[in-house]
Amino acid sequence: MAGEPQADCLFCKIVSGEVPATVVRETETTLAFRDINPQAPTHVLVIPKVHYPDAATLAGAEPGIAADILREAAEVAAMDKVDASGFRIVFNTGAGAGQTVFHTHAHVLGGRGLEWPPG
Ligand code: IU
Repeated sequence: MAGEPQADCLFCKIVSGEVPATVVRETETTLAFRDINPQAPTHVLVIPKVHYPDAATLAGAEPGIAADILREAAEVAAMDKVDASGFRIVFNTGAGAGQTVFHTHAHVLGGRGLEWPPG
């Protein structure tokens, strides 16, 4: 069923606690944890607890939870004090855009200068 945990999904396993992660924030609907391979001094992933493969699918099915992710991304930036200097929220959507884990996640990146356009 839509949104149900998937047995082969790494981020569902992080939500259930089966796979460890450095969790920095948690709400009823979201979890935020440090990326295992950080690309900036702040690199946190904010995910919905429900399983949807990408941001577009989540936004269509559960727009309230999509909004929760954006709110939590801002909270993470404030927590790490990168909000004043600027930060980036990235949803890689699809393999061609660099998505490798197919459970919706926002990358929150900050703490260094970020170039545009991204690679
Ligand atoms: P992507 O947008 O799907 O490419 O991002 C997946 C991210 O998940 C990537 O930055 C990985 O470093 C990160 N990650 C993680 O934090 N913990 C893990 O166990 C695995 C990937 I596998």
